Amino acid sequence: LAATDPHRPEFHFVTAGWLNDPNGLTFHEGLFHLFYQYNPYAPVHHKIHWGHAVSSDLLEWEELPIALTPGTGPDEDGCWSGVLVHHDGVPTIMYSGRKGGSELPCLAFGTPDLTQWRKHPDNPVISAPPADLDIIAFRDHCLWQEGDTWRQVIGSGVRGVGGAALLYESRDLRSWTYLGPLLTGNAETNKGTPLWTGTMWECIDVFPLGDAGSGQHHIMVFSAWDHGVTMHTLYWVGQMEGDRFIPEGLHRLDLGGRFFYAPQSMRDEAGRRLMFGWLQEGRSDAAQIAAGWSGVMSLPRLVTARPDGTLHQHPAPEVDRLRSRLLFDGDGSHLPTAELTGDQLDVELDVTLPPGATLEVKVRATPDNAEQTVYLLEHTTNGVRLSLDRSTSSLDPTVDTTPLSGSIPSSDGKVSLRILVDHSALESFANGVPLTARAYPTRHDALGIGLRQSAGQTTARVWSMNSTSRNTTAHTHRVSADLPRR
Ligand code: DQQ
Repeated sequence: LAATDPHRPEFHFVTAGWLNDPNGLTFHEGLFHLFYQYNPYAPVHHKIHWGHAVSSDLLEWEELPIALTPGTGPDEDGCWSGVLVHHDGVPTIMYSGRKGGSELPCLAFGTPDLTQWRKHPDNPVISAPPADLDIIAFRDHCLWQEGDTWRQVIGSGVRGVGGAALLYESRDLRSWTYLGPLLTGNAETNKGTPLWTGTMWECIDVFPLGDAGSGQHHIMVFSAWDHGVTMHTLYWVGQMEGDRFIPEGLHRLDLGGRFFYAPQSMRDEAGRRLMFGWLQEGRSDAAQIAAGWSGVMSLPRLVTARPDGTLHQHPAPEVDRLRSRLLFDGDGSHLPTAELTGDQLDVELDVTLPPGATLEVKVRATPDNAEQTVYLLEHTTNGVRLSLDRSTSSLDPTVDTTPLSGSIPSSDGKVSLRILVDHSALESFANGVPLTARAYPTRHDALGIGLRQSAGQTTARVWSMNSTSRNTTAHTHRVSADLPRR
């Protein structure tokens, strides 16, 4: 299976079956814990479990036994997204139990090593959404502590209004008081644009960011959803004032839209804000079923605040350790396109782009360019834009080719652009703004990279990237003897 699957990433976390949102991100006793929305039986979103993996370095993940399995109670149709907190020393998962087409908050209590989970007998802990709201959904959880009090935000949408973050309060995680909406969106604003906040907010993640002295902001990340038709991830920058979030600005989290979805973040021991997201597939259901797997977990991202409160995102420095050989280091105009190939690459570019100039970077390109995936940086009168042209990414007409683009902060035309290629998973970062996507070239020689710049100059460094050992092992297990690896 895997050997003939050139789309399967080798240094991103993937699993057999279906994977979507990251859940319960925790650093605990020397290990990072990554739980995720998981269907172990088939690569389809159905009867979702919580998968579980641990890592000491954010790169090598070891899969542990399933943490949560749909039961016979309020989660009989799935254990949907949530978080892990410690309350009175007890590891506790708050998740959305799904039954009969709707979701309610449920708890599970864990062993100290976080591997075995017992569901609370009195689930669900909130029996219904607030009665005074005409709600279209009620799920996903973000919890934090203020003194002795737990605060929780549940994602929602109010019919005729828009997305909503509903605020609750509790002392013991078991009995909750509704305080009102922390923030509500307006589904009539920005319709049809990448800043549309949708009709419902999934996977809300609220956290303080920045230096408490020199201007701390609160960030509210959410996945704007409209019945599965529109999906993209946005964030508010604002201030928390009592029971209200006062928004100051709305921004795109990732120019790839749905290809970096339902992210969750955590603080590690060093105080870093790390974020993971789900890289959805851009290929047909049939292709996913044939592959036997669906969904890629993003690389860990380090999230920091710019002085204006907007986010700067970059791969966590740990990712650099996956670099294997430095294939090129020098003036980008001398990039030896014919020899430089790979489907596991780290491309780092320091770009100077004068007004009016463009830079094209192609990856996963065949020698005849019949297949190629092309990043374009443009310095226009409106500033610098990054776009990704996937119209010729694949000769397979069934894959997604939606163009992706957006603006990049750069006052002087200088852009630091990093492109990580891992088979079908493409993560790029331009001055701290990510653009995540998937691409599925069909030809085995779609390995080329190339650079073309109209004016200005670029310094380039290109590395080949190692596979993580787990992925390699998974390969060996799944490869039958007569299918040598390419
Ligand atoms: N995925 C989960 C939901 C969440 C959605 C279900 C976001 O809890 O709202 O698998 O991708």
